[in-house]
Amino acid sequence: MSLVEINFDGLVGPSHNFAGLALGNLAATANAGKRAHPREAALQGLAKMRANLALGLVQGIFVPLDRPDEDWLAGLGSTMESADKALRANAFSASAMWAANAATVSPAPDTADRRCHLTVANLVTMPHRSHEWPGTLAQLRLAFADTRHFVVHTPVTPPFGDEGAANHMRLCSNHNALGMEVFVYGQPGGPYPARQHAEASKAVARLHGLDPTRVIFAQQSPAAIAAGAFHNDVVAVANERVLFAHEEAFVDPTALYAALREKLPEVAIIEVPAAAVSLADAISSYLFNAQLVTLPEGGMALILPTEARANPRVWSWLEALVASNGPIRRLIPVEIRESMANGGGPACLRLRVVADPATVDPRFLLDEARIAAIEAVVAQHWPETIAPADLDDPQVWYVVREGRIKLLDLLDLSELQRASG
Ligand code: SUG
Repeated sequence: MSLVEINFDGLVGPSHNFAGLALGNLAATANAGKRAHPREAALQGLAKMRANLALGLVQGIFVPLDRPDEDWLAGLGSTMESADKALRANAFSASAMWAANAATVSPAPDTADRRCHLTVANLVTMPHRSHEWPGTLAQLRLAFADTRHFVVHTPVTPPFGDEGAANHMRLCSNHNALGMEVFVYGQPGGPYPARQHAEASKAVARLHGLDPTRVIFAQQSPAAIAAGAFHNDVVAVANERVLFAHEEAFVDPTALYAALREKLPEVAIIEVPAAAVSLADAISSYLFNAQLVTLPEGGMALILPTEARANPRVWSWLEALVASNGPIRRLIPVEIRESMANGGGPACLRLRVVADPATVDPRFLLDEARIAAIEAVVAQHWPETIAPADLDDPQVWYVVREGRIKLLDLLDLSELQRASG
């Protein structure tokens, strides 16, 4: 069976707003309180999906979760009516759009039972994200229901924080080959939370039945977290044999690179020196939060936010990179300003699953016609704007719920209508 990489993008939900909930995520904090544009945000994300489809890539989708999350509030003895502003915002967040945090994925070639394993992330560090997992689990259990090919695990037991694929990289000669899996964890003690706990990374590697000799646990550099790299995918990205990373991404890059070279001699490590692109430039431009993809015609492309093109130091470094005849041949900027304003770049918006598309529930796969149909639902039912005061308005809660139900109707996913579904 031939496995391909499928990118499942999280559709931006109708409750998208700027509540400033994510400490250590500098964009989200800087934009707290601004007016958000859920319709435009979702259309920007869909345009990215359409463009990736046009590149010849296989494109999937995850639907927004039921928001506001009354089940979560009930567990706290509250409701949207009675909750204070902070709790309300936490219940209302559209943060599941950042599908890189949905789960960690180990493709079949890497696992003991030769099935693709997915562990839903517990996201316990941030209250607004800690209640995503039941809805995400329900969705993954539908999309990857074929147990001959997939195993979907419940989240790792708290208190060990797990943020999913955003802190995980797989390197391999090609997607069908046995890979090396790199789990990147943080150490607490800095100014911002270290969201990925080493114990959670180790647990996922055990649950997935990975060969311990092909797993690397690497510590994220505290300097990177302090500079605003709240996930590893803000400072590093990997695809097949290429690792593209900032010089200051890891505590011990030398050991990481040596371990990779030992097991995967063909690995190509492209390290961006801090002297050319500072951590601050990397984090504000999100150049590493790119989708690094293998194009059907050969060669790789970086699908980057337009913010990377707007930074002259970043862009000139990237232009020199593609001119150098290395594995990365194309730069493709995409406009996803609304997600970026909450700290979510192109790579945050997608979960990569290496699998045979024929084994995935087709309701989660896209073609041009389905994208157009989803756009029509978004255009009609997603709120045009959400300002902070709107989170107190029951009419807005209603519109947000109804919009999602219309989408589920379109996609024939009514099983997901319940709050935990
Ligand atoms: O968890 N932002 C998200 C962004 C996640 C980006 N994902 C990856 N790097 N893979 C986060 O910090 C902001 C929501 C708010 O503040 O309203 C937020 O949750």
